[in-house]
Amino acid sequence: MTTFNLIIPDMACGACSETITQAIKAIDPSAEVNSDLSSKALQVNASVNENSITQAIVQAGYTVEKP
Ligand SMILES: [Cu+2]
Repeated sequence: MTTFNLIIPDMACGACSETITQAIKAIDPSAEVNSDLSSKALQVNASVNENSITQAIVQAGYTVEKP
């Protein structure tokens, strides 16, 4: 498992973070996702690479930035 720190600028509410969490869990069911809406920060603990995580988030309709 590797920890990735990402910024999701358009993650505005709990539904957004839930959508993003489910998109990540779809590619890695064992992933742990923590989000902080106030800072738009997403911390992902996963066994897939960062590119796969970014792609899953983009396909869910969100943009991804590096912290
Ligand atoms: Cu939302």
